[in-house]
Amino acid sequence: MSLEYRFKIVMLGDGAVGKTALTVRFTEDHFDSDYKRTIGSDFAVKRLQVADRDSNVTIQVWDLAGQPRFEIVRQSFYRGSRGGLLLFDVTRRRTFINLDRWRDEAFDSIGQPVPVVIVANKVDLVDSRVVSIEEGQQYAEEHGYFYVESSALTGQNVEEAYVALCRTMIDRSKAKS
Ligand code: G3D
Ligand code: MG
Repeated sequence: MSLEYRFKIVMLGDGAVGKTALTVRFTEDHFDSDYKRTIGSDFAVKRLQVADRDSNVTIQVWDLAGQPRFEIVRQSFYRGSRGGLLLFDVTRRRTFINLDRWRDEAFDSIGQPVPVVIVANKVDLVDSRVVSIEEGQQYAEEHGYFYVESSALTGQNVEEAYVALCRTMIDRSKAKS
């Protein structure tokens, strides 16, 4: 018998790092540069198997448009989240530097630290890359987070990012019960 889990997770990171593209790739398996779906907060649902935990997970992925302006919107966005994907764009250093801010805001709003996976997105843009894999890995290691290099464009490591987060959330949930 497989275990069943339901988790709400949030997509975190600066504008245009690929939060919506990654979510669409994961939940609908395509890359569409014309979508205009991050109007207000919205979520997508996907079921996945985490074989090495003998578990099925229904994951609710919350993706918020840009900078939420109102406290009330932010609170409902973060409320009840069990984990987050913390994204940066490997072609823009500023988005890497801002990771701490997004992590802090999320933990403050949720009320406690939750599992996080660092996602270095747009690795297909090899020639314009400015943040190295070593820097990304070092940041993740310092904070004890799992690290994934992804491309929403090619699909590389997209599912892996969500599965890695699910694994951590499952382990945390088991440790607590
Ligand atoms: P956001 O939701 O974090 O704000 P989006 O970011 O998902 O809207 O993505 C911002 C832009 O980056 C989009 O381009 C999108 O197509 C592009 N993008 C997202 N992920 C990748 C990726 O892995 N590789 C490449 N090459 N581009 C990516 P546009 O031009 O539509 O604004
Ligand atoms: Mg978006």
